Amino acid sequence: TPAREWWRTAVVYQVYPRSFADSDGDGVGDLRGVLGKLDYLERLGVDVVWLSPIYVSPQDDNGYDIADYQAIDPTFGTMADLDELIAGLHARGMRLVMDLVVNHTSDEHAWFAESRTGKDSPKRDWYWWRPPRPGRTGGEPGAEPTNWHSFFSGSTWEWDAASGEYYLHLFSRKQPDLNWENPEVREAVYKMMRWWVARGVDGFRMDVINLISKDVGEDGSLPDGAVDPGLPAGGSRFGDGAPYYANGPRLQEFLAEMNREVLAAGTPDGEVLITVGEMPGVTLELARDVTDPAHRQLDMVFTFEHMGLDHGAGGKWSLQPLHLPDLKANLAAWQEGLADAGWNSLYWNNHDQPRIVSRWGDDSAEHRVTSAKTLGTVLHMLRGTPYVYQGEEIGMTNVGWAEIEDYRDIETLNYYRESVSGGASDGEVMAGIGPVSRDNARTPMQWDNSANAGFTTGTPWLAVNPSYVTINTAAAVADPDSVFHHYRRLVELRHTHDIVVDGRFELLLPDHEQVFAYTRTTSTSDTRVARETEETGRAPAAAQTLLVVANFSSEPAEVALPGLADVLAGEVLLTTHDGAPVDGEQVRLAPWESRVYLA
Ligand code: TEU
Repeated sequence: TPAREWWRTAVVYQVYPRSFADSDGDGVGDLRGVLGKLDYLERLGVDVVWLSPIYVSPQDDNGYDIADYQAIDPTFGTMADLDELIAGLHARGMRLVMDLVVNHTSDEHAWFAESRTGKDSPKRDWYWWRPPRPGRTGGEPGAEPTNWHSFFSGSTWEWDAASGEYYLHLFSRKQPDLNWENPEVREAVYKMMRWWVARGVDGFRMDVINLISKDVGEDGSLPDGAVDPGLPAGGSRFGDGAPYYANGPRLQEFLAEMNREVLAAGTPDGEVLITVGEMPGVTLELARDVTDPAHRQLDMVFTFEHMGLDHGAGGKWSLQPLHLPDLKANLAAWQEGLADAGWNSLYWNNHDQPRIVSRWGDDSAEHRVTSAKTLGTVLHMLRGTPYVYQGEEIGMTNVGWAEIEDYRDIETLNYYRESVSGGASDGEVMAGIGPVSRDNARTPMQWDNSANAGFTTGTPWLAVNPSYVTINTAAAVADPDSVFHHYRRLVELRHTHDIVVDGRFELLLPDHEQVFAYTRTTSTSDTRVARETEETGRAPAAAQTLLVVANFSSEPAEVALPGLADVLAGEVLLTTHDGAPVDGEQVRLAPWESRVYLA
């Protein structure tokens, strides 16, 4: 038996291929672009690359609308390029995780094309087709089968005049939801997954996988959602369908089936796969159930709870300042809640989130580097599998354009249209979009200070962030004090120190408004460690304490850490500043200073 599953000691790097590196000058990143950066990724030390979708797609949602699961979109390259990427990663001891988007397909997928031919189509039931509301005429506002509001604005139902029915799309109208109630759909998905595993991929990141089971009545009905009276005009006729489409009744049954049918077999080389389920609205309790190894479903899930802590009354479009104690309490709850069964994923960033250094750090010239490092430290010393999103490792910032014309993201554009047509002013709406639009994460990767940040020789599909002149990988790799080298050390600590992987988490100073501090401990009497030791035959881990103390603010801070004088006198594994003023239990920290101690 392996000592522990390899993914428990791994760090994952997310590549959003459209924005990573363009090899052919068409302005869109591609697989050969990724291939050209493997040495860079190896230098950072990450174990896994998660590749956002590169399958054939009309690109309505940048590839999260898939028209053929088993072919590469020519925008990104060829299947031969992908095979080369798998081989190139494996040759470097790295692995590849593919994005699995099976809550929905593109409306241009052959399955949907067949499904929409009419009510008698053998694939009609592969999607969610429903007649208009009784007594209403199809296509008129309010006639939709339910009042659900789409993630991308408007109704979740699209009228199909030809067949006289609506189809469900939780995201864009070009992303019809698959009907997982139908066993043929599930078998088709599993077959496709087995094909990718046979090809050499090492795991899957599963897009909105907790939306696959809908709360459908025996008569096929789907309930209306509650209408929020606080919603802005334009959104107000819609209700919240999430209670009926998220975390549905058959979710765990489907995941367990997928595990049996695909995942349990592992790779052709006999290695375990890595699986992470993206789950907006997942509760801690559900995450524990899904990731408890005894349940054989998924290895870990992406929670959204911490990402929602700065959402205001208008949700993600009205960001508020973060109250640090809320973040500490939330992360601590997940650390403790998944300590004995289950496993955490750890992330600040991905292609849907604004840049963390601009969001919860301080992206001013004075504090950008240290705040980016400290955010990295606080996340990476937690228990779980850390995910680094491209550009995070050099402290890339939000672009926050003021004009809607600069944006390309469908969620942003649809929200703008819906809000303005509902009576909101351009200024108000743009004030919401600037700090949070997904395009903040999608501006091209900044490689150097040449034209277009070295991303492309052509015209980039989305403008580069002008910050590339100073913030770029060439500068960061050359500077030993850069965010890049700090992230490289964080990755290395996970590989060299078992305590980072296994140590028990304890939050310190829960109410402190500036300082984020916690310990990770191992002890020989810890039954979990003892059990693992027995299983693995390795010597018992000595009792150790790892201490993270981080100033999460742009002001100096001073705290006392009772009982930790010995640890504060111990080895400093990593720090953001020279010198470490400590007096017994008393710690003084410069703005955004953080330290990791081991004793
Ligand atoms: O995202 C799902 C999701 O719930 C959100 O992050 C969503 O994109 C939006 O920001 C909510 O306000 C996944 C993918 O990561 C995203 O890129 C896709 O657009 C979406 O699913 C549909 O496939």
